[in-house]
Amino acid sequence: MSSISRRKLITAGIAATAGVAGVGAAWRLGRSAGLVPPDCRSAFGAGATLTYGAQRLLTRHSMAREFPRSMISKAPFGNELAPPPEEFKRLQAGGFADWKLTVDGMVAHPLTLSPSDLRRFPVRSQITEISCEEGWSYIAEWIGTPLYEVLHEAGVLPQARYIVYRSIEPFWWDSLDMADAMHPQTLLTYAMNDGELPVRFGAPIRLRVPRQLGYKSMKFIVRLTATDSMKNFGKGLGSASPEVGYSWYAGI
Ligand SMILES: Nc1nc2c(c(=O)[nH]1)N[C@H]1C(S)=C(S)[C@@H](COP(=O)(O)O)O[C@H]1N2
Ligand SMILES: [Mo]
Repeated sequence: MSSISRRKLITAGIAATAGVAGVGAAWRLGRSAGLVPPDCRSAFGAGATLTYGAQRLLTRHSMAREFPRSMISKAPFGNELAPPPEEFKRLQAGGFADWKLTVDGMVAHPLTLSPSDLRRFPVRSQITEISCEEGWSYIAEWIGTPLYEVLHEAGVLPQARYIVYRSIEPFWWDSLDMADAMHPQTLLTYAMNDGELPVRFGAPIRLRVPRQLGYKSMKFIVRLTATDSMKNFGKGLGSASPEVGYSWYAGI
């Protein structure tokens, strides 16, 4: 059977099974095809499994829309932030020179990178839209290095299935599957539009994930951990989001 017709079959199967036999059957079918998100057992798990499974089968390699420079928003909307932790203020006072991005977990060579180390990786930029689930969005240019460049340098092991990422803000941690972690538009950014990345937008390092909703584009990144299971992270649902009612997978 060609891979396309197999995909159609699995997609149709997951959808039909969910309709007829409910969540449990959809979950088992999705799991057998490797298409179950980590938060499948949470309150909205059935919907999340259908969305994630269908998107992974049909749009795994698709690109987020990129825009011409003329469409960059004049006044990008920076979402409100909680007061920064003391540690952040200390690092900011030193111009973020002592900021550390740790790369660990299932990697052959754990790394510790400063913002200037990150600038030595290949530079990519993209003009994409960021959309908050609360209904607003803006278009900006983000400049940085693809996440896959850093993962490649660290020698991420083939067993790894997720990249967990953490902000210096304690509540904020999340994860991507390898399809999004290795996607060419997933960038570790340090600049935006015509300048450095402003603190409001996540300086010194922000992960931009343009194929998903705004909350996956986390600010103030301090750690990346490769793992084959989400079991030992938080409540095991893949990120802090499902713990407060948002889906782990936020594809758009
Ligand atoms: N560390 C951190 N990252 C974060 C947030 C946050 O409060 N703290 N907010 C998220 C949410 S909900 C959205 S919609 C976007 C907002 O991005 P913006 O400020 O560039 O509009 O950042 C995401 N990343
Ligand atoms: Mo958001």
